[in-house]
Amino acid sequence: MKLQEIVTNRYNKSIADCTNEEIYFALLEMTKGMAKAKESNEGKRKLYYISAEFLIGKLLSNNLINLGIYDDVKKLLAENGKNLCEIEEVEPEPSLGNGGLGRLAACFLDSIATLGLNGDGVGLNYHYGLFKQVFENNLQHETPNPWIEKESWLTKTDVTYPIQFGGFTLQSRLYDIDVTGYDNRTTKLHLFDVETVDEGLVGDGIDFDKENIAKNLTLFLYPDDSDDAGRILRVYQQYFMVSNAARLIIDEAIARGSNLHDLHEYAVIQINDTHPSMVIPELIRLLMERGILMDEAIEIVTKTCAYTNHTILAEALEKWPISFLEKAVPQLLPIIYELNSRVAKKFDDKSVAIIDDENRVHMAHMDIHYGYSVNGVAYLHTEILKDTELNNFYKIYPEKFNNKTNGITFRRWLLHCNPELTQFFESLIGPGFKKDATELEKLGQFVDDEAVLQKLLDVKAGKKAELKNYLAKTQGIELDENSIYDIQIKRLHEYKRQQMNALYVIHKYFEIKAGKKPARPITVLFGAKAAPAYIIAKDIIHLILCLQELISKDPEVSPYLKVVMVENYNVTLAEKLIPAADIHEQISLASKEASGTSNMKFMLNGAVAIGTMDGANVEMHQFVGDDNIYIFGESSEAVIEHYAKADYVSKKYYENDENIKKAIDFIVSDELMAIGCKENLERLYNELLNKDWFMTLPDFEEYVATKERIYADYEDRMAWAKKMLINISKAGFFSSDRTIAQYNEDIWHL
Ligand code: 26Q
Repeated sequence: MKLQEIVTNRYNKSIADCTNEEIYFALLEMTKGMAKAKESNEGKRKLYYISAEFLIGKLLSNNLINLGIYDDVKKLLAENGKNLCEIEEVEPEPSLGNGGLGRLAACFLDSIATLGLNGDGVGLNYHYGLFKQVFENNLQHETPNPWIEKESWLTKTDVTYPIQFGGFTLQSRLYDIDVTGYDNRTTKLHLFDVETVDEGLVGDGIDFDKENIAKNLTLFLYPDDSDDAGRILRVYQQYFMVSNAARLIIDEAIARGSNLHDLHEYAVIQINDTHPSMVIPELIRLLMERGILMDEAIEIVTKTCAYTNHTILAEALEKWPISFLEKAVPQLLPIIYELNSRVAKKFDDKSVAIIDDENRVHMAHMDIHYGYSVNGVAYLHTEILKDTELNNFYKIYPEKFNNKTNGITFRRWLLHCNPELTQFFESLIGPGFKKDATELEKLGQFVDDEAVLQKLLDVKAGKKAELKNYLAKTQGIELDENSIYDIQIKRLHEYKRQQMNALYVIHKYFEIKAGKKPARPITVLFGAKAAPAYIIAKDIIHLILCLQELISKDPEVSPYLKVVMVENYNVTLAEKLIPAADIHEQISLASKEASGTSNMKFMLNGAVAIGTMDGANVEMHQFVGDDNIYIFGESSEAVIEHYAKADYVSKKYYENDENIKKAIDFIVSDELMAIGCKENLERLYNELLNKDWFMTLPDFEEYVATKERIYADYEDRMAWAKKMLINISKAGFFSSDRTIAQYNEDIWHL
């Protein structure tokens, strides 16, 4: 262990005399050095996973685990009176992602390194990343979230490219973060930055001059897109990301012996949603600049690029107005026009065109025509893409479509966040599950072993107490550790239906007021950020925060029911919340959640799901069976039919169901209006009553009944522990090692 040496060099004192901060920076130096030593670039063919988001979370502990030195470091520090958990707190969390898609990319990098595959991530080095969420007066406010310190996981490289935009050129600079594999090689996360970026541009909150591209390009992830300046900035960001990526890919391929005519033998590009889609025309353009004729350039690129779809929400499928591209990246337009006209010549079907009648470029359409693989992220999602959303494409290219059900890295989501459970499993089935997640199946032999079940409950109780302490210390929140922790954490979106959970809270509040007390106190925990311009999402946060205040101040209700919305939900908080959960909410409107990945993390940590037949819940249900997951709600088929027929009228449910009417009316009741803002509450009330686009009301009665059932079942503690164990024992499939092995087998062929 070189830690003492580094500490002496840096501070000329002993570990015991260092502050936590000093030790953190010494560990950072040590870990970076060890990670670097495991770098390798073997293999002719290399994967480039291009993504606008990499929600990597804090890296120190994860790297120590993957390098196999976590226990030794912990021990050494303890011997010197230091606590590794406290040192972890010093590390800022990089906020380079919004949610699922970005966290998936981070899990994938971990698995790529762990499986020893030749592949790197490529993205942008946002200085403030996603905003920091602050609650004031029960409303979400956004503040900048600087995370890059003088010393950080970033390593400045010599790689720099001139990136040309309409009317000006910016010089890029590549920064790398080492990604350690578990007991294997190190790969890289390549983050491009612009040399002229200026953090001083940010004024109050997260406002800044959106026109000053040279200074603002890499300040924020997805800046507010409520106006055109913000939307065009996103185009600049995306082009900057992919032009740099394409140049890097070409340079590296040439260095490994490619003559560019054979680029597809040296490189495969996975396009993570449509945000990097401009890599297709850009790579064609760069190949042509290097003397390759267009026909061949298109063919090479088509053999190199593969596209992953993460959403079927029409509004999230990117369509860029030609006028934006004309302004930001005019050099791409001749290529895009050509790609479009080739499609138009071949297919007399406007629904598969790249450029539509309103002069917008459909990025996903470009990916499908000019990539060789299209994948969804869970079985149901891929089926819906094939049968409905992308059916016209599926009919043309059935061979391109495939499913890759998402996964999570067990290093972060079990070994790191739940060492107690990890140790317990190791004592039961040995350490094999750490490398081969399917070995968790072996836990199945203990489902009737009362001592094992009791220990499982004890570990859960310990994690619940830990969360209680953490939230008390960091957010001033008081939890009752003997209550049921019922948790919903994910980006705030109407389709994810946090509003349904909130309506349930209102329903329960009424019951308790009427004297019907639950068998055990219930704590409903939320964590969610809303996009700054997403008005209704912010109204839902407002409702939840108002309920939190109302109930906490009501002595009749508060002993039995508590609502908590944690502030600034992020990866670090997820790592504390997930191990402590009894129940997790996966209640999206069926057909809308492509996969979900927190569902997998909760399952692995022994929480039981209440959920709809949506996304990966469908596969979870298949693995654990009816007794171990609480399924409710309309099927995706029924939902898709409602949309097709446009026959859903929320008001009918409101008028015909007393419970629904009471819960919805309460949003604008005197009690809540006294706490909250009339404008927000009324807007949400009207939205649910007159629109409810994501059909909360039809599922509400069954949701309530299912919640009652799950809470009642919780009281048979041994039966519950058995459900927990079965969930864990079936979680192996959801390891991202499995997902990545499948990507490699079917798509990448590294
Ligand atoms: C699109 C256009 C304009 C502006 C922004 C966007 C945009 C930004 C972010 C579109 C989508 C995203 C993020 C999507 C996302 O996180 N999707 C989630 O991906 C997970 C990993 O596959 C799935 O598990 C989730 O179901 C899916 O919601």
